[in-house]
Amino acid sequence: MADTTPFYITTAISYPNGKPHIGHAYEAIAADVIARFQRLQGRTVRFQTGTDEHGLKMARKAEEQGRSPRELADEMSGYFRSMCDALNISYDRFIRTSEPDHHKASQAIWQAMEAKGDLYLDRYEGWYSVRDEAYYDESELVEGEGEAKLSPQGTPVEWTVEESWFFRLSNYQQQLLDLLASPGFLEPASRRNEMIAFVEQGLRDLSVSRTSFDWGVKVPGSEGHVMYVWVDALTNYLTGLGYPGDMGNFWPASLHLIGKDIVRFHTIYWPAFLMSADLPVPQKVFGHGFLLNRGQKESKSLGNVTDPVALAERFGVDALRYFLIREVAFGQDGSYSPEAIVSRANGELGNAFGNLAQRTLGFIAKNLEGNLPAIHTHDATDTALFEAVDRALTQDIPQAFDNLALQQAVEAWLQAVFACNAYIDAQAPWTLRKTDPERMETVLATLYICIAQLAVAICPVIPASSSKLLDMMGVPEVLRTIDGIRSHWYSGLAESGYKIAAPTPLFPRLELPAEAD
Ligand code: ME8
Repeated sequence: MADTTPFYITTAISYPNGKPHIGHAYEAIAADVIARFQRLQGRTVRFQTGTDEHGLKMARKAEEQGRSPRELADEMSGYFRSMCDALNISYDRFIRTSEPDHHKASQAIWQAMEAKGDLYLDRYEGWYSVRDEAYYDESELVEGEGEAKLSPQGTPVEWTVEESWFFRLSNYQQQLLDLLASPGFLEPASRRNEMIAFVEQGLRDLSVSRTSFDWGVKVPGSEGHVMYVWVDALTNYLTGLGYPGDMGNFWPASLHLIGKDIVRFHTIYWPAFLMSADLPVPQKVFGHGFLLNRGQKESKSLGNVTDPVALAERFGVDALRYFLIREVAFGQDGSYSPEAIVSRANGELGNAFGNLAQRTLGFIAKNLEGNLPAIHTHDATDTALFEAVDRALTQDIPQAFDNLALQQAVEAWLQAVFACNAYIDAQAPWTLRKTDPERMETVLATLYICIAQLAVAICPVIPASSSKLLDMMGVPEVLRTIDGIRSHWYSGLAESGYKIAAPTPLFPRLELPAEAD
């Protein structure tokens, strides 16, 4: 039986202290692929992304620029939203943590934690990294140049002393260990040991409010305190569902998709806040790897920061989406370069899949006046091809997507594309046209059906190209699901008198501009 339970997926919400970078695009695309795949399977999906606008990092950046944090957030959040729109990200809500419903939700979870007796007022004295918006224990710090102390992420830390509310994180040690040990909660499993070790060395209570600045959600009933930015940031996942009102049936979240640097916040702090507020914890947190530019971290000082929207404009949205999912083993770090994008796009999308469609549809348009060929009798080679494509469509691809093995899903698809190419070469419809026109028709019809199925199977990754192809082929929207495209739609379409026009190329050949070194 197909799983029809609701599926709630979220990305991290990004700090809008600058414009989006390729890592933000990567996370949004990966989440979108998963969301679209779940919809394809027939599940009701809710997908949330957005911007994380409070905290010292935002306040300081705004100050540097001589404007208010709100102005900075308004401008930069707009870039994140347009990046999502440009990359065809099918979010249901783009949340901004400066929105009133989010302040309300954050105050409600605060009050629930307070009612539990998990919050108390004290004084924080310790290290804080503004870049990570994180507190660090002295023992975690590493030596930087000179006398400088750095966070384990290599960011500067500053000594901080202020009155603060504390959350009794220490109360949740055992429950968190049990959660981290439960299979499937934190993936990839390789990230689990680090978190378990962190909890095992003993959890200290967490400072959850700040008094030295006011850009944040006000702590209810505590003049001068704003919430520690991660308390409100994590709560965004509830806000979007209507918390503290009825959240429907989307909570607990099916998947929080985040990068490897913020696993601690999502698998230790967040579940503890939820346990304290008597809310269920998310089903899964997946910490993906980092994307590197030719193996190097992007940074302003190296001058290698890439604007993802410009990249999509240069190579095409679907080529970029396909490349990122195909190239990187999901969960590990990956690297990109213009040459690598061009090579995958031309080789796999253009030559393997695009040409298959072009040859088949073009042949029908030209030689059959666009009339869909009739199926006469299928032979064993046709059946073998149908079976290979069906296995990819119903087993290999969905299983890989379900396991978040996104790269493997694309590989399984590509194998099925190769099988179609081997079939067309072996059957040679251009020869059959003279020797056996009936067989030619059957071969073309077989390919037509398989190509439509392959278009549906890959639509989570290249949604626009997939729709364009299915539109050209006259496949109605209602059939564009795994079940729909396996039904016997072909003869109906052929008999309806549908005519195919000469196809326009799906994946224009990409060239590397001379300036790409
Ligand atoms: O961490 N490659 O925001 P953020 C891949 N506001 N992913 C990357 C990356 C890279 N090079 N660089 C960053 C925050 N990311 C918080 C999140 S959630 C309640 C609050 C990922 O803008 C990063 O791991 O620094 C995170 O998942 C996301 O981009 C946003 O990062």
